[in-house]
Amino acid sequence: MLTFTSSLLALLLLFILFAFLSILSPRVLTSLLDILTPPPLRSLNSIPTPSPLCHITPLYMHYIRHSKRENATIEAAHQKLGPVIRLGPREISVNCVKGGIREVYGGGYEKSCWYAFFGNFGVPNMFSTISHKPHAHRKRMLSNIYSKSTILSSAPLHTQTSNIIYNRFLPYLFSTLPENSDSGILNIFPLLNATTMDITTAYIFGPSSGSDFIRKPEKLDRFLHIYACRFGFTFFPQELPQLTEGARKWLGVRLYPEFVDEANREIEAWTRGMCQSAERVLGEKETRNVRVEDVPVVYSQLSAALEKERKKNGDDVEKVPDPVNVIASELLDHLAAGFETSGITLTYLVYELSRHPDIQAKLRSELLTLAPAIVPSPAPGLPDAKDIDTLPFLHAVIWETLRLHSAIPGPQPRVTPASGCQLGPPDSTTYWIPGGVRVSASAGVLHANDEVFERADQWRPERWLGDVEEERRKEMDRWFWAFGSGGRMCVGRHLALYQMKYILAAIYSNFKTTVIDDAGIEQSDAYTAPPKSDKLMIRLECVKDE
Ligand code: HEM
Ligand SMILES: *[C@@H]1O[C@H](CO)[C@@H](O)[C@H](O)[C@H]1NC(C)=O
Ligand SMILES: CC(=O)N[C@H]1CO[C@H](CO)[C@@H](O)[C@@H]1O
Repeated sequence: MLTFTSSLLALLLLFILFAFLSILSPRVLTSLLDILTPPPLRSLNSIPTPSPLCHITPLYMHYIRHSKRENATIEAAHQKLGPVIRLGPREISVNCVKGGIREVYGGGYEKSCWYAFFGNFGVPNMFSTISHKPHAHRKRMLSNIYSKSTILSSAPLHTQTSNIIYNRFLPYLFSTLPENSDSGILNIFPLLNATTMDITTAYIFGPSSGSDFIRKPEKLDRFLHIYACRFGFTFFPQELPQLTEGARKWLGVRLYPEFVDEANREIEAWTRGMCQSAERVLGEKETRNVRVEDVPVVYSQLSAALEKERKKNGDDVEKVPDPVNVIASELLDHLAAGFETSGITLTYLVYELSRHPDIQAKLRSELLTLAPAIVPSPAPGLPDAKDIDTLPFLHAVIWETLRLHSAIPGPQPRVTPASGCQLGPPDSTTYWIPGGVRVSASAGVLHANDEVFERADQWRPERWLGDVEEERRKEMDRWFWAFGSGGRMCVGRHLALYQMKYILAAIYSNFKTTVIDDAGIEQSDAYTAPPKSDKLMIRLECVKDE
């Protein structure tokens, strides 16, 4: 007992000494740490930190993350301290291309265990897979279905999107106008959530199995409620999974509320339902003609690839998780990744366009060159995907919104390779980093660089257009990171751009928008960062034939 108390006392004293030293002189602390730490870790001690405590304990960042100030803290620290900062004894953040994202993400450093949290049904998926090999294996099954050429030429996707735009999205917008009036007010955020979900799930599961959230607002509300009620409780299971599990198992203490697990089960059950329905449609395909737009594109590709693999490996059912759960875990991740990020980006697009009437007018005149125009008509159709994809102004407006309001603005953690590595811009200070150190970069911080993006805090689509110098443009491209980079870059980015372009074109071919209420439009401090207020009130006004 005595030894326990005295060692506790000694620890406490040591901690006070460190705390004292760190306040008094970070430099003394650094040299002391250098003496105390083994050589491979010493270099870490010379990296600047937002707090001297970062040198000796992960608790500082735990505290910051728990109080939802992670993005803001990392951004401020890079602005003050430069492109490499230390966040914990075994954690750093980088904010540069050479010696930064190029090495870490382009070089294929493996994901940190932090991502394991994103598995569903207790089964990993492509996004949550940590190591290189199983990830590459799964990616081979899926990347073709999301490639640019597939997305831009997919007949099912084109028809599905057309049906959703003309039969659900535009009728909804027109229905918000009071009778005999050509202007109305609405909160557009839920509609954008609903539309991205309807399009994404139509492509994944087929339109008859996917969601119908635009026309069924009570279903949308229920889904958004269970989806969002989990936000704010990710800290313990994600940052301290062993502690969370241990506390539950050994002490019977829950570190996050029970309803989070219940919400997860409800979302999983809903996904399972869409999988079963897609499976049924595929089964019918054997016996009757299923229209091309009714095919569950992603579902059928993935289930065929997994089936082929099972045949190859023999039916070693004991070892593998239930195949039904493998598919559902994968597709639940896609639908979540697909609707959430695109919904957020579209909300900021409408926000910025509503505040910039001149840019909105330019966009509209570009959209009106599309043939056919995306306006209600007796024989509605969408212009070709390649035509809309190559509209320069539409592209610039979206790109600039992805830059200034990245839906995933904060850190994307990876781990340095076992053999260690050198990080930091080559023309400035570089550091030798030992293996197994958590390292991340953040889109929000990369995109705030004034030297690369002139007047970076302003929304200026023109920076991506016309007579930008070749060199500057290339530099901006290197620093643009809304979809990440390297082998774990967003696999759904072409689908995201595809749906965002059609949705935006549908709005601005028919309406003018202005902001009515944007209180709380700032992004929350989270991995996926929606507006804090969950709303964007706008005025819609029909565009008169001019
Ligand atoms: C504006 C829309 C989108 C943005 C900004 C976005 C952003 C990102 C980012 C930054 C990553 C890397 C995250 C990390 O490593 O921490 C990522 C990965 C991923 N995204 Fe997206 N995404 C978008 C839309 C979509 C869509 C529509 C899908 C639909 C399938 C999708 C599916 C995925 C998947 C499966 C991954 C994991 C890829 C892998 O690990 O290989 N995303 N996304
Ligand atoms: C839209 O979806 C996001 C999740 O991406 C959620 O945080 C938000 O609450 C939803 N917005 C509305 C208005 O329902
Ligand atoms: C880099 C980054 O994402 N920074 C944002 C983190 O979140 C805060 C809001 O709490 C924003 O103000 C930062 O811009």
